[in-house]
Amino acid sequence: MQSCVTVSLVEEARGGPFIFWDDLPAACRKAQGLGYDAIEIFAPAADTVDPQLLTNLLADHELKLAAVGTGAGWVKHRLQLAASDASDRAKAQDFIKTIIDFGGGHGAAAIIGSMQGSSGPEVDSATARGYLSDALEKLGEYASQYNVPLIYEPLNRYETNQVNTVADGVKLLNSLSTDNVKLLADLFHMNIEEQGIAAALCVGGSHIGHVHFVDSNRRPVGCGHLDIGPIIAALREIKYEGYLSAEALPYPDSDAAAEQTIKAYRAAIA
Ligand code: LER
Ligand code: MN
Repeated sequence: MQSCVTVSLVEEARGGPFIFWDDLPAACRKAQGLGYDAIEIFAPAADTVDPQLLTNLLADHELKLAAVGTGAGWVKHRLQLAASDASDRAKAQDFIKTIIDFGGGHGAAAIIGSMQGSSGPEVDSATARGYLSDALEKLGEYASQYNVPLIYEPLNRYETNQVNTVADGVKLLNSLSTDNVKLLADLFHMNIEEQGIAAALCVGGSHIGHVHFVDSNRRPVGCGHLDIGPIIAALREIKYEGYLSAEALPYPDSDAAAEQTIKAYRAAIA
């Protein structure tokens, strides 16, 4: 399991659970300084970061790009995959494709979190689930051209009513014909929704493709009440070899949060 730290470049996400903000070169310097293996980028659009500049930054700082978020489609443009209007759903898929292209060029998978949307007065739950499945089929296949999966993230009940648990995520993935969609296990969402986090990770098994490494209160691991030992044991049991990516609030500030997370990662992995 490798370490990763998040960098947000999205102004509208201010206050959200990202460790570093605004300055990608500075974030890369700090990530390298602390010994992180990779970064995860949350960008406003696919063309925000020049691909050659990113290639150079990653190479110069001996970092990999672990994943890229698609949530700017929601927080900036109010696009979502379960929208009632067909052209809005198409716009949401098109936005995600551009982010898949951006990440894919650097060997990184795109994450569908808030873009999954929710059912509501205009779209009943079965229909919303259908729209989501249809999008995951298409976008999962689209991502395969880059030899990366599409990462789908169950969220807690206050952020979506589509899929809240790993077990439901597994059911959704098993209902698809593509096998190129993996689950993101975000320990913050799981702390709210799962009966037991370690047991849920075992249910996820080989479907788990990415982990958001964060404590119960969304602060860096070690600042809340998660018992991280059994969680790491479960990830070892399912032979998870991906990233533990710090998607946490910059508490008490970005530098201290990055430092706390890498310490917690090293203690957990040791
Ligand atoms: C949102 O709560 C989250 O966890 C992100 O990773 C997805 O947009
Ligand atoms: Mn997350």
